[in-house]
Amino acid sequence: MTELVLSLDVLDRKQAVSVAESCAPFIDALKIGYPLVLSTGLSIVEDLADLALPLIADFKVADIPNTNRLICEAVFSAGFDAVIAHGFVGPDAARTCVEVAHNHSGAAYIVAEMSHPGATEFFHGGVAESIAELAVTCRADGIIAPATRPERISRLREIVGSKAIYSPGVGAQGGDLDTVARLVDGVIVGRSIYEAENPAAEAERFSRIRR
Ligand code: NUP
Repeated sequence: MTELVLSLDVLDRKQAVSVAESCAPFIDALKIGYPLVLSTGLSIVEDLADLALPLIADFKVADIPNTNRLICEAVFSAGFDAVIAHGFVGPDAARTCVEVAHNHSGAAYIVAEMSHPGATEFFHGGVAESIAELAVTCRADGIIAPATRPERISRLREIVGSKAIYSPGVGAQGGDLDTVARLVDGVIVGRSIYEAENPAAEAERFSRIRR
């Protein structure tokens, strides 16, 4: 079954906890990133821990190996279960994220191609394919691929095989849930759920559309 990952990009601690709590029965994981962590600090992880959902740190880690190691150590020490890292930085830097994740029994996902319109400027022309290959050779647990371009997901699937593909861009960015859910292991949805009048009802609606 295709997982549903809630991207919790709200800025207020109380709202984050209440949206997460109400959506918890319908989602498989929570993804949080700079917007929430920079507003609340890493202690938000403790506030969300009671929900017993996997927590994915979307920090798109993209630095030299040593700095990537320091960042990922902090991520997993804070209680996250997975990290999202960039692959364009090259195999040594990406592999460091994977190694730290695995040392903590966690997972690392490499961004192969981003979902926004401007991403085609640099990710197309073979770059996304090379990053997907890098994710395989670095033993990453999976890749991030764009729900806004299902044909690109299919192309990247040829490269990563049975590795997990998580896909943001459904809903607010225009990606179609039904189409994408058949191609990936998990869809990542943010605004369409947390900006809804009733986030739990919307999460339930999304969770009903599975492969
Ligand atoms: O390529 C990417 N596109 C993307 O939207 C890689 C990402 N990590 N994301 C993130 O997914 C983005 O930063 C946001 O947190 C979430 C999508 O949110 P929404 O467009 O559903 O609100």
